[in-house]
Amino acid sequence: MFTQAKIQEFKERGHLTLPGLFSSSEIDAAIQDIHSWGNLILENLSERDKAWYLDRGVKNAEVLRKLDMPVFQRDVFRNLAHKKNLVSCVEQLIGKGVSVYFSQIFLKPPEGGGPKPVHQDNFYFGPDDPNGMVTVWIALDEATTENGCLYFGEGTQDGDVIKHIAPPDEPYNLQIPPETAIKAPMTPAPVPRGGVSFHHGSTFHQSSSNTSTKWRRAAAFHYARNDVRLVTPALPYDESQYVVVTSI
Ligand SMILES: O=C(O)CCC(=O)C(=O)O
Repeated sequence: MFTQAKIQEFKERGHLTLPGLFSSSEIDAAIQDIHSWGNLILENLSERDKAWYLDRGVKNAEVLRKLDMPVFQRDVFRNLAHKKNLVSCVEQLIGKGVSVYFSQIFLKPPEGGGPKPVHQDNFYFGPDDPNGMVTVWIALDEATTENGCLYFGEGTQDGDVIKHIAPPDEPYNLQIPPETAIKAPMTPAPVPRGGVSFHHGSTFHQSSSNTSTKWRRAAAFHYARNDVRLVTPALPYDESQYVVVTSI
């Protein structure tokens, strides 16, 4: 559970870090599951999907950069999303009765794992209540400035959701236009393995390339209060794949 001071910090900064939420064995099981699931996905990836799912920063090898919907598709991740201590924290931030509307694994391989440009999750999801969604980002490896931790534009959660643009060859890689993004100073948010970074759906955030010799793997669960509707989604989200975590 968060103290009132922590909740206030989330309101002011648009993100919060909580170390030690998951045990080493929970993280080991998650990584093992990523290996088996990832290998299956890699074997069956179409040429069209390779452009989006393979890491472009890694030369001469096909390495996945992301996997979609772990909470819907995999028991290990569904169990993590239901963890009592985590759900209590989520409900303190967005209210009671929550679901995971979307989830992703971000795999940033050593020596090359590519960056994620500045964006707001609320542009992707287009919720009718900008305060009704929170992203839970679980560090499966220690996340540092060297291996590509998240950076946040503190206070940007109180501003507008900006219209994003995408490079012509990467239509899903939506991002805030550089001339706007550059105005927000970005603060690094290192997270120890098993810790969680929570961010408001409107907070500007990005991650840099992995220049280290270590992996930077993370699971992002996008929780919404159950009454929230995605009214202007930038990409298609499938309601039949929402995972209800608590009802009231
Ligand atoms: O892990 C990353 O590099 C990007 C994560 C992200 O953008 C998110 O969780 O919303």
